[in-house]
Amino acid sequence: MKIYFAGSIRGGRKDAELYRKVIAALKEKHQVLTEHVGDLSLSTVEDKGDKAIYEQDTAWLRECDVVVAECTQVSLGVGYELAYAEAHNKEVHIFYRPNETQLSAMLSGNEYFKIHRYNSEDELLELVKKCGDDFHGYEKG
Ligand code: 6IA
Repeated sequence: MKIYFAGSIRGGRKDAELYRKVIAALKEKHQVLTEHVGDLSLSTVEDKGDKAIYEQDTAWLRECDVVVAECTQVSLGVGYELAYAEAHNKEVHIFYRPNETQLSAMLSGNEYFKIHRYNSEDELLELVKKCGDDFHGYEKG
């Protein structure tokens, strides 16, 4: 399966190391299109051309089979990507730590999304692997 991993960039990089570990776990069985999200050296201020980023990311969202998002660190970009994924009929899994953030009602209130709560890194990686064994993707949209 082709996986689009979404995680906060300009929304804040405090979970970047965790994203890197989730991506590594997903890569054991799948192809991850967005490995840069877990790149600890990724600059959030340098101008690499936002139009090019938007065009590449939306193309990958259309191409992927499954979207996996870590949503503890609130990010407008990730929220946009989740709505885009739903509009294109992609299977979407959202992970977050409920004792650190209140997930937006626009996500928790939408039954389309498969939402997974976790507390520790070990629990997250185990959950991700378990979900990853069962990805099936939806019809390409
Ligand atoms: O609003 P945010 O920046 O937190 O949005 C994060 C989401 O948008 C991620 O899931 C990425 O897929 C996407 N995204 C945001 N910035 C980038 C980027 N360059 N490259 C690829 N995808 C991105 C970041 C460097 C740039 C700020 C100079």
